[in-house]
Amino acid sequence: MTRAFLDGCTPWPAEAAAYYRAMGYWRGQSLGAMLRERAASNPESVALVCGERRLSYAQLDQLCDQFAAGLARIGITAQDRVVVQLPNVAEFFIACFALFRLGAVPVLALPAHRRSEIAYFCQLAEAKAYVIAATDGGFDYRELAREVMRESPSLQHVIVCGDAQELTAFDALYDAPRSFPCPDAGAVAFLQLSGGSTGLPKLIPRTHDDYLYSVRASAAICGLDRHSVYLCALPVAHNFPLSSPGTLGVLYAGGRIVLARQANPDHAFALIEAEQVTITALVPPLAMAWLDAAPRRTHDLGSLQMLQVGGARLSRESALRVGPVLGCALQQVFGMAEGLVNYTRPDDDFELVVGTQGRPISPDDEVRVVDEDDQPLAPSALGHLQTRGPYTIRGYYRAELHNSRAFTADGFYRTGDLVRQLASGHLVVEGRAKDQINRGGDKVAAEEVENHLLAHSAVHDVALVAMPDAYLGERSCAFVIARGAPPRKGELTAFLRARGLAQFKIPDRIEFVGHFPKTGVGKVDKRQLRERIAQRLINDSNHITS
Ligand code: AMP
Ligand code: DBH
Repeated sequence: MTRAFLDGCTPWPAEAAAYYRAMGYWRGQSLGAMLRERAASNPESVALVCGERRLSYAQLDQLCDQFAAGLARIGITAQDRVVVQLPNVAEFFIACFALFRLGAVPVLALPAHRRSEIAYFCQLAEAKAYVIAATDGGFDYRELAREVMRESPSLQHVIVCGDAQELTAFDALYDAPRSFPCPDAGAVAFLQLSGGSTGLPKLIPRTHDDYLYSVRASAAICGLDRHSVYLCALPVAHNFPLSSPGTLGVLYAGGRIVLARQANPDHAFALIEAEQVTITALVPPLAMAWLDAAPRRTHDLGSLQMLQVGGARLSRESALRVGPVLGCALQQVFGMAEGLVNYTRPDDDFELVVGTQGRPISPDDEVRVVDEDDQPLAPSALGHLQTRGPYTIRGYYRAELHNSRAFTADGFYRTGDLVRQLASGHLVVEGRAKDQINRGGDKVAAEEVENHLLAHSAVHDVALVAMPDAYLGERSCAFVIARGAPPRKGELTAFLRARGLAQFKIPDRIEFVGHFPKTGVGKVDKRQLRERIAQRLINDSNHITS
């Protein structure tokens, strides 16, 4: 048994941990043991559908054991970090569960990440290996891996699904199964990603115990059982489709995961009909695309019982359309990879389902709504959401300085969200205090993009703000003060791409200005900039329509 908490992570205070154990939230089971248990109780049921492949629980369990043996052969051991960047394929689960079984720690990257993000994760976590698909969506991840390797001295192996070229083939690591000591369930199981709000992306240490609690409780809230069929249309590594209740919830319940390579309505509707999908999860822009496409669909969506929508605020108009257009129930989900997840419940009043973002999973999720000075506000007042509880982290990975700001002295996480809490406990997300743009569920930390732009010789200063968008909810606009003659906008976006920034972080619009409006204390007044660009968009559209 390895008991040591991963270096650079903040454990819960002993008293809180003892309470969460005593309450039965933390049960001492590792994620790898959970899959083993399910494979023992449901060996023949199909766990995973990936294109033409159908893996039973017994097969999935066996492949994880074989892959764990292969990883051990090349030197991966307990607590080693391994960056996993895979699209929605079975190998995501095989790699992660093999690592769980070794007590090694996956770092969950998204397919959209590029050199800037991946090299940073590898360096911060001192990753020993990096797992990729050869190509996906027309992008060659092997090229990316070669660049990342040059910048990441700790990296010893790049493991590739598909044509590995000179790198290590994923399929060459299926060795004869061996047994490994079971990791302690209180240990960090993996590092999840935060959308972040500061200059550098943050990694989130989640333990087996805390994550499995959120998964179990989520599966119960959503009524998952052996007959549940979950379509995973969002990127599989994202916290929402992974745990709310997501693919892990389905594995816990003994149901079936159907992996979609794309989330567009044509592809997804065909899978729903073919696999008799009962539940799926989307971000608002995709939900809107499905709602628009549904009336002219040719596929039968009759099996679909529940559509979960989260990651960004769903408009009331869209929420109202889900039942009539898709013929299933809506569930709003307001969660964060740091922990706290809120759901509207299947038996909630209609008004709560369409008008709120749900209430917390756990009776021991502590939620408080405070003012600028951390002082509690009157019930139902609008304020800053802070939370602490049995599956909310107490600190980011290797981020001591940031942790002192992101968490209160008594261990509450400052979510950066502006909410109202109703008497029923339901939260309404009204806005955001953190310096972030939520691009339809993809979070962009303004400071991160600003720092990249400041590296350009023609940029004197920059402020990235959100601008309203009918489809994504928000897009990003960079206000730039040029040093001398403004460069071409295309030059700036090409510059960001060349620096290896994920595409969703590239500003959607660039506006050159002579100076920034300032607040009373002399800070850049981003609220004024947001209002300015919002007004300009209205003027532009009036101009076009008149
Ligand atoms: P992250 O911390 O990167 O996992 O992102 C979580 C953040 O996404 C939350 O703090 C919210 O700002 C946002 N978010 C997630 N779900 C919702 C939702 N249903 N409505 C509004 N915002 C959401
Ligand atoms: O946006 C999120 O990070 C999110 C949304 C819904 C999340 O982490 C979750 C559910 O678990």
